[in-house]
Amino acid sequence: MALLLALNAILPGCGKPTSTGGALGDDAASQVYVAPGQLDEFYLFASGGFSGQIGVYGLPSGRLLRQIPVFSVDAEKGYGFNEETKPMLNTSYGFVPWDDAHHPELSQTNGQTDGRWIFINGNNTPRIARIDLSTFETAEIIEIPNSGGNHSSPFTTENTEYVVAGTRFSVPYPQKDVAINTYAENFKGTLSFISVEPNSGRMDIAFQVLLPAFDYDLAHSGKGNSHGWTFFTSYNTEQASTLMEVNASKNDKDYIAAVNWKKAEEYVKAGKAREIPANYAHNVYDESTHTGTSTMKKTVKVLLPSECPGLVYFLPTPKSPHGVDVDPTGEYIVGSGKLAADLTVHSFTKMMAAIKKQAFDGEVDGVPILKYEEVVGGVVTKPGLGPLHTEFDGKGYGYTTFFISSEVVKWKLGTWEVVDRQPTFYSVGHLCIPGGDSKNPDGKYLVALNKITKDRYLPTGPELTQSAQLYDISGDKMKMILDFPTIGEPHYAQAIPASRIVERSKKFYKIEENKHPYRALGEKETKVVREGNVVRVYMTTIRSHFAPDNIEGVKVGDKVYFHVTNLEQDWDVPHGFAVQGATNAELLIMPGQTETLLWEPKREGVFPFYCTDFCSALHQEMQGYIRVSAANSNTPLKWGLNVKDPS
Ligand code: K7E
Ligand code: CUA
Repeated sequence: MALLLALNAILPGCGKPTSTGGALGDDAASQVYVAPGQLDEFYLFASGGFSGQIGVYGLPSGRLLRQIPVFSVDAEKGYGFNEETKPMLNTSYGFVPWDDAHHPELSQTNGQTDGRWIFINGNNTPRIARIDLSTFETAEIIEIPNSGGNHSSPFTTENTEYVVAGTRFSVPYPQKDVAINTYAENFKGTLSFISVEPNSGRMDIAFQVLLPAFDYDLAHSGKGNSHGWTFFTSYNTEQASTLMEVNASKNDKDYIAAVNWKKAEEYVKAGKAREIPANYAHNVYDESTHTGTSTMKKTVKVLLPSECPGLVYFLPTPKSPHGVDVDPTGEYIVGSGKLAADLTVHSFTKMMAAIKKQAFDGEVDGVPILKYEEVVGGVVTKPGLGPLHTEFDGKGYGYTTFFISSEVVKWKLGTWEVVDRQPTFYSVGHLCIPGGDSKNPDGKYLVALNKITKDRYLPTGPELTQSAQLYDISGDKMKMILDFPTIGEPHYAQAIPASRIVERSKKFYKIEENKHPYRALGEKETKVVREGNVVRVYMTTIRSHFAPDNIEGVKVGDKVYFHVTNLEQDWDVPHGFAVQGATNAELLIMPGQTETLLWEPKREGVFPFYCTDFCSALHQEMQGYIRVSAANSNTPLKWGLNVKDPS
């Protein structure tokens, strides 16, 4: 991006358009107006970028509905602060409370988004998360070994057989202490295929493919005829390791790596994979115990192209391609060369023919390079400057974002002619059409995910809001109808008709199914138990009191675990729990759920706790006290609710 920004600076007139595009007709307003009490037609899931989270918005209104905590701790929901979710952020580096999340990807069935799960990548500490869309909670996170900058991730295959994860930065393989200038000899890039169990969604790294040390930037899987293949862009085929903006921009063409994952499965079955020592965390949240567990995995299967003929081919693609996008038929593979004048579209049919007649132009590390002329299916000429990403409307058109010329360009598949272009404000990255990377796009809208918002919003200090822009694409011409702010940098987003989520949405957790080891399934089960210096408070909440609400006999130096079960069995009635002197966060406990806050009192006194979520007219009365005595005191352990002398 730095290079693009620099280019932007030296290309006057190609950067920020001077018009602010402010003159919109009334019909634009009515198109995005969702009247009070009405619901949006689509959910939009936008990456939070360096917030590490996913933002959920309604379309066409652009209203923010929720922030889903994924890779970063979130004090609002206690995520990463309560004992149950701390294991979700465990990694081989220990507890990592942050990441840089780029690409939300909905699960698909028969090439259509199905509303079951959404996946997203963590870039910095390579991880893939799965979020359950019945609860909007992070259900699983798996770390990716042999990776550095997990960027070409987590794009799905058409039945969510796999989500893939490619490393942006190649790293020493295996990781070791070597001179950086030995990059070409010692570094490697891995492409990981993470299997997704069809019913539970449970992820596992099925295999990794070991490739030369390039930067693997983005990916998309085939569909229809090309189902069974996944395509990854690469840049830095120069294998530079310093001043990349110059040194990684020299080659006329870099590659798209085409991986035949069905063939990979055969090789794995035939025992061709090497079982390599590794160390990576696999964290799973159990909905019945409401608790996450973290397990360290110790090996990973690696396939070497030199030992597996037919596994990988390189498709030459001009010039430092960023996005790679496959059209709904699966025939066309669009490579967006950031520095190329034209947009290159490869043909899957031609690629298969070229493989058959071995139309190769040499090889790298056992990977045959296909001849460019033999695989290219079409070229969109002079479409704009700095192409990044393409999505499809299912009506035969591609829509590509141009970062430098700040526009979205609509072009026709097959004839390659540009049919429309609209400015974005400004410097657009990804775009999202509902279902736009699937076999069955839902079309109707296009969301441009922008990098710069100068002059579009009220100033908020040195940094302006991040933002997205909504276009109506139902007609021949695109029409911008809304600016709306987002939280964190919205690299990519995916949208889905609301009905596919609504029908699966959970209203509360059934209390009788609560298997939390420290649950209290009614006020009769509440108690306080001392185990050495550990004190466990089995507490319940129901409108509008805690049980117990008076606790005595805790001492300075104790570790107090508040295990709070919310007894409510009704939609949208969480209770909160906060206690003075806590050094972590609050709990926000959903109906039927148990969550745990660790509190380590450092001072003597009597400290209040209270409910943080306004739950009823008597919410302000939802409070209690805990008494802390000196470490050597004999204050007996007592607890109760509505008793003068609790015991
Ligand atoms: Cu183009 Cu991370 Cu997909 Cu940003 S990435 S734009
Ligand atoms: Cu419970 Cu407020």
